[in-house]
Amino acid sequence: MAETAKKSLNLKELSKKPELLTGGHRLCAGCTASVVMRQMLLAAEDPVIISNATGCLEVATTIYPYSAWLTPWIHSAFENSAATITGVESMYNSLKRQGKLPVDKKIRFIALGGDGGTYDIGLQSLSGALERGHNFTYICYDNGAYMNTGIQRSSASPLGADTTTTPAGKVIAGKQQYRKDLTAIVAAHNIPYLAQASPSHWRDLMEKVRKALNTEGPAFLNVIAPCHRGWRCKIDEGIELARSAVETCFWPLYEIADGKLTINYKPRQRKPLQEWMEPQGRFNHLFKPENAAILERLKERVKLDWHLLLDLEIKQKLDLKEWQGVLKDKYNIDYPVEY
Ligand SMILES: Cc1ncc(C[n+]2csc(CCOP(=O)(O)OP(=O)(O)O)c2C)c(N)n1
Ligand SMILES: [Mg+2]
Repeated sequence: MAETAKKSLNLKELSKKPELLTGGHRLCAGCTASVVMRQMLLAAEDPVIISNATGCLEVATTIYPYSAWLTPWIHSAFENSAATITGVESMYNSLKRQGKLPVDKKIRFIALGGDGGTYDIGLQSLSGALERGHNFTYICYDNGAYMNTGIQRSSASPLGADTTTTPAGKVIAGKQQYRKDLTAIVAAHNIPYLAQASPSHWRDLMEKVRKALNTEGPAFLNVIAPCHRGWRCKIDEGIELARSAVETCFWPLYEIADGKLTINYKPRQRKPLQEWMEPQGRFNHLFKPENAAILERLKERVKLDWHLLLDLEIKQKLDLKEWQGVLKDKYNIDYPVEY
């Protein structure tokens, strides 16, 4: 069962908590992955054990012989962060059953991965762990490419993005495929809690972390994490671009708790997608007249996805009969389902 966050988040109280990801790590200045991690760790109410798939976060926070983590933390290979942490969780449960660990102590298990490690190579281990029903939270920080190895495209890179393996030039105009909707794929596993979040909306993110960690069973968070190297924006623009991804509905904030979808933030006026794209060098070429069709495709798709999400939220509030009534009254459509 997904649980609501136990206590409300209070900045004064949070400021007294020790930072469990210490300074001195070697992530780039302005990297938002470390902001996401600090928000995550501050939100955690119980001790955590973390497994981290390789990627920028893993590499730059644990350059041998140092570690910036003040939590138990396991380096995991690229493809199996979820398998690693669910192995730890299983062992923990076994030791408790054998009476070798106290039964009343609560420990939370977290698997971390970038978009490459989660949308692509780690998808099988994530899917298996979710389906087996382990008690853990998977957090994907999505910066939209394989940043650590030199900005190669991943299945999370947006349509049209200029990456080193989809270079925009005379032959192609950046990535040719639309991004994979991983959050929807995770939703299809029918787990008790999942959400999309952004570090720009820190309270929303931290509440979601708390709900995820307090969930009995698997939980998943997909968090947008701008990378100024790969997005080719200014160093200090990361959080503003995370905010603008939400305001343009490229990255809607929503959650699905026990099957119920809630959109946590609806911009009063959806901002034009260009406002998010223009500061990012990876999209420069899409503003040339010859690439107008790709820009249009991306804009249309973001709009469609947002509208589908709104539809879903509305539809689940109505039962089928009410929905049939709406379709008939408003559009004169007969919805072909018999009771
Ligand atoms: C099996 C395997 N293939 C490739 C690599 C090389 N590798 C290490 S990190 C990385 C990119 C990680 O991308 P992502 O998960 O998106 O994290 P980011 O670096 O963007 O934070 C790659 C390809 C590896 N370590 N293991
Ligand atoms: Mg990445």
